[in-house]
Amino acid sequence: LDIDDFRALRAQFTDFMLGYKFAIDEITTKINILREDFNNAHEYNPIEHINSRLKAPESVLEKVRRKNYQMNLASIRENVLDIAGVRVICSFISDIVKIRDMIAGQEDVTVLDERDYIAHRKPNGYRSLHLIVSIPVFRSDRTDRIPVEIQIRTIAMDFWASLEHKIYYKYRGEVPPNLQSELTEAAEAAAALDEKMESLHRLVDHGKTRSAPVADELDLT
Ligand code: 0O2
Repeated sequence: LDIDDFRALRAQFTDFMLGYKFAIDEITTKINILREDFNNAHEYNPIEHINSRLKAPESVLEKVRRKNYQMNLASIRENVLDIAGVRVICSFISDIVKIRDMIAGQEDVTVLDERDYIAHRKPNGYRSLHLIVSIPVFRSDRTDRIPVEIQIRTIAMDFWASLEHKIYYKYRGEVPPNLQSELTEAAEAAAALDEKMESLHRLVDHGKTRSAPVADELDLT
């Protein structure tokens, strides 16, 4: 590999990664539009906030090695589907499916895979809805279909997952069993909080259509 080959490879890889950055921009715009439009139509905002991240090149290559994928751009495009990641944080569990349907229903969006870790939580207690979609990205000389992983979760699910992620990395994947079971307990508490918030939310929503003041009904005073 001489210096010119190296430069050419680097340019190809930069161009490849740029496609994922554009895909994040596209999906983020779609979600921001849904947020504003939904708010305008229903006077209610189902989205708390949106985060995104582009997987670091080292993590992409590490995943290719770990999973034994072929080390070329076509194979990476086909197999590593979480290079572009967007996370949507909602207030209530019922918002998650609303967001999912509004994204999945768009004409230029293809759902490649879906994992419902809310209906089927992971053994450690992890909950989230994962959607792998592909969208067209219009480049100066071509159109590419780029995969994006969208994670949709509530504030409570996100709160738990961020702490769990920190602990997992701190112990390099070897979380002591007592801490692991405390974490699973915390996940159950988060799930119970989500249920409680959902039922309060329904009560308030229901209350809106009645003449009785909601505050009396809920004793929020
Ligand atoms: P980061 O830093 O968020 O990018 P794989 O991607 O092959 O390892 P798989 O089965 O293809 O795993 O994907 P999975 O498990 O459906 O989703 C992977 C992503 O979901 C993770 O990305 C996390 O963001 C999140 N996730 C999945 N399980 C857990 C969990 O138990 N705890 C937490 N905190 N997050 C989880 P990365 O690449 O691991 O991390």
